[in-house]
Amino acid sequence: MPTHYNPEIEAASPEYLRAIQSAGLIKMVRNCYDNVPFYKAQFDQIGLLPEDIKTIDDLKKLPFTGKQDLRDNYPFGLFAVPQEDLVRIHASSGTTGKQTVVGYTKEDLDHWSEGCARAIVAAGGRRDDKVHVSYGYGLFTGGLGLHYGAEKLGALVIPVSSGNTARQVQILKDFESDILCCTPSYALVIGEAIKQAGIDPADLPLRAGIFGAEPWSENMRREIEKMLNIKAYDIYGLSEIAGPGVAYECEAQSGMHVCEDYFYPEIIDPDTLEPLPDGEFGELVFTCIGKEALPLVRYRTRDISALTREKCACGRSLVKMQKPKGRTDDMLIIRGVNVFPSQVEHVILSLGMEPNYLIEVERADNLDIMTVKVEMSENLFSDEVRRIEEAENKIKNALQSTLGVSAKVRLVEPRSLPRSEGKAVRVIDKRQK
Ligand code: DLL
Repeated sequence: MPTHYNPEIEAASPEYLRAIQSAGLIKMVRNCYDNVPFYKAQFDQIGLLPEDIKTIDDLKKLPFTGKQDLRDNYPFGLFAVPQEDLVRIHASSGTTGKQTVVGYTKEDLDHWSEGCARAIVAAGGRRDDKVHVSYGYGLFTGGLGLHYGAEKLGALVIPVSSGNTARQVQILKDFESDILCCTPSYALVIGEAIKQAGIDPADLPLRAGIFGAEPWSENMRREIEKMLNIKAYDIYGLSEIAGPGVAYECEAQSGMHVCEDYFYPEIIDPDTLEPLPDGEFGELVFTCIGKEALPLVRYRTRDISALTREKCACGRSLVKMQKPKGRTDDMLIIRGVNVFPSQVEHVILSLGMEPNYLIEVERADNLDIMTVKVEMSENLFSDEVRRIEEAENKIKNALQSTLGVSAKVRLVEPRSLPRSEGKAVRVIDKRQK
């Protein structure tokens, strides 16, 4: 049974990969210079000509692109092809500002689908599997991304989209889905619904899940694996670069292999903008060396990750990115201390608490106050008040020692916190920005 979708690339030698990357960068810079006035102006400003780019090492000569550049050129200003060559657009939800629009040619869709097909195979998926897609369909890239990846592999797609959880459970059971694709937070909701329906997950054929679109900790992985009786794999991507499948996990479950033949990754120090060595955490940056419609140059993702190149047990040679810790813009500053929501998740789950939590931040008398609400299990809920207080104190102490800042902890009734069908909202920050 093949374990790689495209072994020629996924297990390529570094020299072969470099040759592909250099050729891709040269073609891309020419495309940007000739067809995107924004990039022509940027290159002119630093006196850079397309012929100055000879190998992938010349990447560092190029300027960075940020989310604001996409917004300033809203909706189609950074596209490098005429509209008749586009076959699809997607858009980000725009919760943190104006939405950003991304476009694809037929070839772009083909490459993106291949990234998702690689991800499905890396998670143990095969042509004879049924792939249950519960990411949202529509302008969000999750649903259609995995959908076309599964089709490219030749698997049978079940395009459920997100929501209507009782129906999801029925389909998992009746259609005998083998692989579930959704956000990790929605996987938890589906897991709860399976339990409530009195179904033993061991009786379902489901073997694996491909979960991403939001940060999730190793403890969350174990929780989901236990709850659904499956192996849970991480998948990373962002609409600006393509969508899901920019990077994906293999059976080693120790970081995600980046499709570096299409999307060239770098890690930079977000303050100095200098590239950081392998293994160091910093801001992840991508250059779309294999894209026609929206060829972004050194796009700053704001995600915090690290790149590692050790030999992987799966035989893939593609560089791995570590699970993103979070985004620079999601990082909370509590009384001067940096806190990522994923650290809070790690602490709560390592104490064996339920995986449903919410972080609320407010400011009183010029002081930041962080309250972490955690749902109780049914058992703890029916226990003595003293036990509940003990559990609260245990979480409070663990948070203090891990984060280096104190938090209030409130254990709340089972099923009282909001559930998510897509990306979970884990933080409510009521401070005035
Ligand atoms: O979330 C694409 C996607 C869909 C990825 C389905 C994986 C699965 P956007 O809506 O543009 O695209 O959001 C991109 O989500 O910059 C990260 O901050 C976050 N993100 C995506 N995957 C992961 C992951 C899709 N595996 C933003 N771990 C990115 C942590 C992730 N964060």
